[in-house]
Parts: sequence; C-alpha cells; structure tokens
Amino acid sequence: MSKFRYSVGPWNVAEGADVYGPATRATIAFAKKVETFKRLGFDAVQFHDDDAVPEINGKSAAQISAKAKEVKKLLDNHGMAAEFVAPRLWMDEHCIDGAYTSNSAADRKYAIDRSLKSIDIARELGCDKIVLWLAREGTSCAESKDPVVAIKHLVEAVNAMLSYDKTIKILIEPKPNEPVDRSYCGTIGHVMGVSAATVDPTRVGGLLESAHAILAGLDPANEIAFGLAMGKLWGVHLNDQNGLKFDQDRSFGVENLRQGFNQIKVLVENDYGKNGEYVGLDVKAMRTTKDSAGYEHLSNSLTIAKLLEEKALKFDYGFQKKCVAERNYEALEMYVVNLLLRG
Ligand code: GLO
Ligand code: MG
Repeated sequence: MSKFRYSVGPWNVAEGADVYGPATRATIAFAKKVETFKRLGFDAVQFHDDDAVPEINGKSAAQISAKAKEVKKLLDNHGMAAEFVAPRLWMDEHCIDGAYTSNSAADRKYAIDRSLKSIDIARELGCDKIVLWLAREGTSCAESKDPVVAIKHLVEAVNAMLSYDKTIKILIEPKPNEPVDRSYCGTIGHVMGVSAATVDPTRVGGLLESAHAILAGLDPANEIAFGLAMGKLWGVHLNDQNGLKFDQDRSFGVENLRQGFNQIKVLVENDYGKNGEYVGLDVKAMRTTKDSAGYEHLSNSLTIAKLLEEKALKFDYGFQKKCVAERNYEALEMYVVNLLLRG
C-alpha cells in the first residue's frame, strides 16, 4: 500500500509525434483517459488550461466557467480530483518570444490575463494550485532580452496572480533549457529566489521534474530535498532522462534506478504528501509504442515508484548510521546496490 497519491496529465497519453515524424497512435478522448487513469490507480488529473477549456482565447468568462464545470462533473463521476492548472502559454501566437518575459508589453499582458483565466478554471475544478512551466521564458539569442528586466517581469507576473486570488498557490516548474536555449529559471534554487522576491513568498513554491534536474546537470533527489528543506515542494514530476540531450520524459526509474530510489526515499523520509501533495508522473510513451500499449509507460512508472517505495521503507538506517560512524561509504554504497538488486 503506497503512502502516496499519484497524478497524471492528459498529455501523458499522446499520439507519439515528434519533431521528425507524425503521430503513430490514435487519439484517445479525454473522458476515456480519465477513466483509464482511475483504473490504473491514479487519484488526480493535472490540467493545462486548454485541456480543461479548449479554444480558451475565444471564450467569455461565463463560457470558460461553464466548460470547467462540465469537466469537474466528469472528474467527480470518476472519483478523481484536479491537482493543478497550468496555462499553456508556449503554444500561443502571443508568446512566440516568451510570455511573462516577452519583449512585447501587449504579449506580456496577454500572458498575465490568460494566467488569471487559469486561476478561474482551477477554482471551478476545485483546486488551489497553478503550475508555471516557464517554457519560453529565456532566450535562444542571448542579446535579444535584458535578462535582469525579464526576471523582474516574471516576478511581476507572479505578483499579479497572487493579488488576483488571495489563496491561490503558484508552483514554478524549473527547466534549464528546451524549447529556449537559456531559461531564466533553471533549478529549484532559482524558483526559491523568485518566490522570495514576490509579494507573498508563502504562496510561491516549486514543482520539481526529475528530467529537468538531470538536464541542469543536477541530482533530482537533491533538488527535491532543497524544495522540501524550504517547505516549498508542492509538486513533483517524476520521470527519467538519459543524460544531457532533449527532454525525454522516460518512464520513472528506467534509466537511473538508484537516482529514482533516492527521489522516492527523500519523499518518504519527509512525509511528502502530508498536506495533500500528489506524486505526479510526467512520462511519455516511446514513439514505437503501439496503441495496445499506450498506457504502459504510466503503469510501469507507477509500479516502479511503488517498488522503490518498498525499498525505501526497507532501508536499514541502523546500518547507515554504523557506516557513517566508521566513514565507510564503500560499504554503504554496496548496501544500497544490494538492496536494489537483491532485496
Ligand atoms: C515539459 C514539462 C511539461 C509540463 C506540463 C505542465 O518539459 O515537463 O510537461 O510539466 O506542461 O505545465
Ligand atoms: Mg513536467
């Protein structure tokens, strides 16, 4: 029995298109995905604003609220909660050069207005978390933005959200690059810096994704630990990544099992979830995956996370203490490898 509750987004079951080739699997309707997520053992769904309310730009406030209410009903019917809403700014024509940090004042305003709509949707869905994956907040041409001004704009945008709704929480999901070459908010430490600069740091925290930490050359478990130590880790996107290349969103634990173990271990040790936080799995099926196996990356990730949780619960802290006292980290390391390989 896992101590965690798990969440997933509809984008985690996708058609397999990549930048070099078209879709390889059929589209699955949102309602069908929710039903399957529940059956697989998930408790909550994560949303982009337009996953909940498609074609959001053309809709009035009343239309947005009506559509979000429909989605809430669907979730209720399946006994699923909504974890967060994330404004999908990176897809919009207004945000080609960034959203909150765009050089265009009109486009920055668009990004903030749309983020406030995400807050309205979150409220209708019964959740109090907004996730900001700052996809295009950075540059590909380094000299194209003033980085100091841009980071101040980012803080102003978060402030606008905090003032719009006095109880909403903002979770920034750091990523060092992709799609931009240099992002302004690459690690959980950057997120804490932005948080501290806002009008209400108690409502600005982080969502750490394993693959993003690896892309920053950092250990995901240590990044998780940093957020936990600050009392501001309110979400995770567990997945995996084979080295420094494009963002792979591999199934959790399949590339770096010991790192995966240490992510679960630090979450278990710190009672992550005690304030209602979910363990999100932001994983992607391989392009080669057939329709018949279209959810296996999710069920495999869940199984691996739960197996690693069992391993974390078995961890022998007495033996660890002895190794630490003797400064015998060779023995401690071998113990961990044995725990993972032999049980
Ligand atoms: C991409 C991100 C992305 C976000 C999601 C929620 O690199 O991980 O999947 O987590 O869009 O904002
Ligand atoms: Mg993510």
